[in-house]
Amino acid sequence: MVLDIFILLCLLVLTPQTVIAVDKGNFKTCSQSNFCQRNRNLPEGEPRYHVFPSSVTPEPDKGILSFHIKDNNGVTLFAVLQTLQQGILRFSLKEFHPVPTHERFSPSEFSLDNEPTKLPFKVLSQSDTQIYIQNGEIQAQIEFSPFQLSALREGQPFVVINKRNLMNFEPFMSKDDWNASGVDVEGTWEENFKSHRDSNPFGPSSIGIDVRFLGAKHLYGLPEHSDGLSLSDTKSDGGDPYRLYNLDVFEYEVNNRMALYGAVPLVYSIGANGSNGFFWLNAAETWVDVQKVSDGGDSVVGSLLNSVFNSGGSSYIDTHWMSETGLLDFFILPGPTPSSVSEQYSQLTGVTPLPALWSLGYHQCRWNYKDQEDVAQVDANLEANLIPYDAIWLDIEHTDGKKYFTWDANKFPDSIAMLDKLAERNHKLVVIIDPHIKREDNYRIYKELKERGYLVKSSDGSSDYEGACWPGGSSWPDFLSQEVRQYWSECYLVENYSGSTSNLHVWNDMNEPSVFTGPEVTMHKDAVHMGGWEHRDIHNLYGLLVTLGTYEGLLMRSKHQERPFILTRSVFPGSQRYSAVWTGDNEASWGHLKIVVPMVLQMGLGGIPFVGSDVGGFFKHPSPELLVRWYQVGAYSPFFRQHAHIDTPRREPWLFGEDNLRIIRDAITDRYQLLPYWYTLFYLHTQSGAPVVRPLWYEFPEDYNTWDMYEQAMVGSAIMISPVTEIGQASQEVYFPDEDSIWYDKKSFVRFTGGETRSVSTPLDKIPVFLRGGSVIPFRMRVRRSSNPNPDDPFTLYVVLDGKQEASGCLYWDDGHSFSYKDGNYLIREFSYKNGEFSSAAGATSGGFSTKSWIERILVIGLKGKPIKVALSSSGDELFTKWDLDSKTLEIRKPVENIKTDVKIRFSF
Ligand code: NBV
Repeated sequence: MVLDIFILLCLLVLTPQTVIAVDKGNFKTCSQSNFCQRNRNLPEGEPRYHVFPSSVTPEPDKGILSFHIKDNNGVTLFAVLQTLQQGILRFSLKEFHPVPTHERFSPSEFSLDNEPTKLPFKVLSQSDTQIYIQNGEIQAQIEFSPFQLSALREGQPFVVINKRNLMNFEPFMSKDDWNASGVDVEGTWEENFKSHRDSNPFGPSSIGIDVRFLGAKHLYGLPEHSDGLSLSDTKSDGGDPYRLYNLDVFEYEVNNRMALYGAVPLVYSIGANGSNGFFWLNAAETWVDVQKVSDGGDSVVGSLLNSVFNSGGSSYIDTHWMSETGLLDFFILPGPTPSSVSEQYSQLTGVTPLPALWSLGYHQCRWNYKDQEDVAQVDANLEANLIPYDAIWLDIEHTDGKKYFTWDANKFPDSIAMLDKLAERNHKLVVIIDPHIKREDNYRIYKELKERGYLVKSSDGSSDYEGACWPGGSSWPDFLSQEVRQYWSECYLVENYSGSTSNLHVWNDMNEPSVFTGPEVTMHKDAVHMGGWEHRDIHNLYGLLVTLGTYEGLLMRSKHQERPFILTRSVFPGSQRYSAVWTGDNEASWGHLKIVVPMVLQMGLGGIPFVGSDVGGFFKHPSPELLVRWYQVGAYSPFFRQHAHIDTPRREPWLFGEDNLRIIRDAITDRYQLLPYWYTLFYLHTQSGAPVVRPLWYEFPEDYNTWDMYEQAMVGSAIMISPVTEIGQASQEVYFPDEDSIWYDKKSFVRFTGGETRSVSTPLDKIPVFLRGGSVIPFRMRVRRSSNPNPDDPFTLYVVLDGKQEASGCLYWDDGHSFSYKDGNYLIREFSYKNGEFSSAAGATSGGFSTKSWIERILVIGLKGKPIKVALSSSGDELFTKWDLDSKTLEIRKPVENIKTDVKIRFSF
């Protein structure tokens, strides 16, 4: 009863008129988190950890260097440094004497894609004070007293660990020993927050380390935060460190370092040493302080270098990583470019496998499409208004009393007919499946989970953990257990999920997990998982584990034939292998629209490329202008879905008048026309881990003007977007990066020179999108009802020339839904224009995908003049062309009958 009233109150406060603001009092600040305080207040520069020189054991052939470290209280720790592929260094630290009470948790099994490959190293020198080793181009030096680890390239350090002596490793100890150690002050063992008490049965066990990025000017990463891209200095503004603790933050605010739904403890630096990365592999609550130091000011030359060239010179950035418990385990990613950092990170944690093509289309969602009739009408309206879409979504109200894997029989009396009808027109249905399980004995899933002992246990281990969520009293499956995940997977089988078909896909929400009655709206840290692990140990991993179970289930359902699609709210390193993610419950305001691009960029840098925001804003009702501008951002985000809160007025595209409908349709059309490019980018991501949408500095690391920019972004390496995120903005300043580049407006083909800021006009129907000279971009201009009604539709290529009159690019294509690409059923075309000749050739790894698709048009943009003749190089046969004098573009019609045909086209001037 109390729970029901609580939920009712939650719903009541959500009227569209309400001015929203996060209730900060619900969430801890660093000063309310005892371990954060203990670590943040450590005295800087006081040596506390020393290596035993005699314990240093290099095993060069195995790529392992182990040694003992002693703290000032005489506790011995066991350290291992591993030399991995691409110069990556991994360092881990645990108690030397195994702890009888509780081990340290490592999320490696779930976050790492494979056991990283260890490479042999050479010992360059070793003495009583240090050891210096080399792995490929990277050296590592360990100084013994105090302990300090440096990563170097050509003998020049770029990352230094424990420079400030903030390393901290609190060994597990008995409560008596802890009290005797004198650290005890109220709240260091048990901890209270609001009305919640954390029994913390194993006591303090926090870990911390400081990491210095030498030469760095900016640091990026640490998703998920609703903050700009370049991490801010957390020390200078008196605020809190960045917090990584997966939470359901109701009505989150923008420009904030508070925790959100996801946590990826990874940063990239940029500056004089190029780009380097640091990845802290820990699933417990984590805080990260950032401090920017501009050292160059001391010398005239240094300050000149810094201000004139902005290169980083002798600047550096200090960071301090603090986690509540777990193994101390981190990776130094040597870079030295942003793309090599993302590649190194993806080698550790994996990539997003090729998504189903349909999932890159437009998604129509709301909390809630009321019933079958509503779904049919929305579907019909989308079609009638010529809006292509790929999936319609159902939120929690589609279930019988928020019991997932069930249907509300009154609203959805024949879900199979609904699913089949959608399928006939190549549309999908995505339904929500949350991990809170209603505690109702006649709910089969609850009953089975309970009887089999599959639910997370309360702190004393004797009963199932209970809390409130949408269904009222709920419990949570213990996804840490493989057996429980297997059970969950089987729930998705069509034979077990009544009313479902293979046309149903999945949205896992509330998987932080969100617990309305728990501390900070999540699970109590002393709740117990399989193997005696506390929730504290695994918290940030829980959401990933839910999607892992779902992913396996969807694979099983299709007998491993179809690529699963899952949307998740909570993420952790490795989540990219299973799901797309969205930025959660934003609001219909310009401030929230502005933060979309940096949040998408942040997630992409964090190795999770398939990301988008609720178009229109989840809370509140957008003005038509805001909605239109949001569609324009959504169409250029990897994941593109309109979604809205249940209490907001309906906002489907046709409800805002003809003009706005037309502009929204244009944005969605842009998306569909560019699907071959988006799909190719996702393919390229599988090869190198490169984010699909990426910061300007990722593409142009040497153009320091881009280092602090986050409102503009690159979609792949060929398209730059500069979306309008301000009300009534008739024009906007756009920076065109890289002096050597040329850029063209995507629609008018107006030319811009790199290295300049120009004002471009931005009426409501204008999306500032620019093509980079030097690229070949594949399109499909015929937009249909969805991504897939005619697989043989032709392609159009934009050949966008650079200053040298050259261009290159590629197309990846396959059946868009199965795994047959793994058996070679795909095609890769490599396109180029050079020395007056265009060529389309099979890529080196091209497979055997067969298709009737052809090239309908080639549009050459940026030619110095009109060619006198354009002909097939092989036969000399002249091709049909059209020269547009205004835009100086040349159109070649139907140059080849099949996209797979190799062709060369000679341009004579
Ligand atoms: O399931 C209802 C909503 C959902 O629409 C939203 O997208 C999620 O982020 N869900 C959160 C729970 C309630 C939000 C107030």
